[in-house]
Amino acid sequence: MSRDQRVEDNWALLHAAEISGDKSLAVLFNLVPEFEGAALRQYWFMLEGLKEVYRELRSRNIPFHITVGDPAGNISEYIRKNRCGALVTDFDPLKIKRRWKKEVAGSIDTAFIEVDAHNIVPSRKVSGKQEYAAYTIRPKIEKVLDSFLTDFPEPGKKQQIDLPPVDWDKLYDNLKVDRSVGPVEWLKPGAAAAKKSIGRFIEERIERYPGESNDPNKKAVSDISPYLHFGQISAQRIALMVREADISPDAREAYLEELIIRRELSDNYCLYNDNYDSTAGFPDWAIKTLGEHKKDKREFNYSGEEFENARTHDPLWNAAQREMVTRGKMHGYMRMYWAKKILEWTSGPEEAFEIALHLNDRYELDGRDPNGYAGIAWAVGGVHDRAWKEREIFGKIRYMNYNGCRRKFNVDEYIDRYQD
Ligand code: FO1
Repeated sequence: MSRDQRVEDNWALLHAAEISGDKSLAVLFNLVPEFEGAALRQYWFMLEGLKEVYRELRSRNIPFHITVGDPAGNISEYIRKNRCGALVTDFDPLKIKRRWKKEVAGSIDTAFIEVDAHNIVPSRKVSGKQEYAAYTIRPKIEKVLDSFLTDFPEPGKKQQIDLPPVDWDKLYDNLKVDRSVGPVEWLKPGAAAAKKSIGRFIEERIERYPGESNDPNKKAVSDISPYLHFGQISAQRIALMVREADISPDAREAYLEELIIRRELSDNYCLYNDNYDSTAGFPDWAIKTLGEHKKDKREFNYSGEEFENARTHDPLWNAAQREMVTRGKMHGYMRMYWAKKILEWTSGPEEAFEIALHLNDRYELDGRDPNGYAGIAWAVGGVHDRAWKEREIFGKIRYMNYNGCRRKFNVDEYIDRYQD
């Protein structure tokens, strides 16, 4: 278990149970004390969710082992000690995860199976190459969606086996993380909270999603991405709930577009573009146009610290940065504006991409996620977007500005909410 940290609706766990036959089934999570710049905030959300996984597995007599440190060493030792017949893991397009799997595969001689428990249509099934944009991946998903958007079988595994305890305090103490970026109050981690949260969203807010999801003052979004990032809820379960809910087709289509098409597009981007975490991953037209405008005069040029401490000349941008730092989750519409302004107020796209990614991964609960890489690459480098009217600094990259925000929502209300 790595990306999809839940017991219910987990295809990888279901498959492991299915192939275990009369052998015993156990779940292993390998904790690395540091992960791609994650702070205490993200580990807190994850570990609190894993406590729930532990309790849920106990109630089904399934042991939950947490090892700490190098994945390949720990997993191969566990397999040797317990004479495991097979190892099943979940799918994750990130380079670090692909590297871990390669090392694990190289250190065991047991059957090793990867199951995509994150996407409704498995990422490797949707397409064998990087897709250009939503309009190219959408038909490939829609063609097979019905055969994948099914209900889940009930896991039928029954077993008697001793269940090891987990020393959670020790796990927290061993973390090598920046503890100055801590937990948030407004969102409760874990599978139960995730299900309650999405249920409330469908009940009370999803109807306003099509018209108001771009207004950061309107709270019309689901705020489900931290749960999806840690796999504490299944996108397939959410899609089933949305499909069965008594809501308008507009709301259903708009939300499923984000939940299915946009998210699968991000996994596709990270799976097939090894430069997903750099400007080298941008499409050729974007690399060209940004290069042609690299020498354009920048009216403002801020350092990483000035951005991090929300010390730019723009009160709207500063408010968005404060929302990210204090809440651990910036509103989706503001993230586009926020990233594009970093492009405008730095010396070039490489520096902009690096600063945006660093801040996103340090403060966002859903940092280090394919959605984050693809989102910043969209804003700064036109990934999954098209060329727009050429202008200073941006070249043909889509431009966004303060007045554009004023036309869309009450910027003063948003600024006031995130005053220092
Ligand atoms: N995955 C693991 O298998 N072990 C970890 O210790 C671990 C820590 C971690 C910390 C922050 C974070 O944002 C993700 C972390 N992940 C870890 C990865 C997790 O599986 C993510 O949901 C996926 O990498 C997203 O693609």
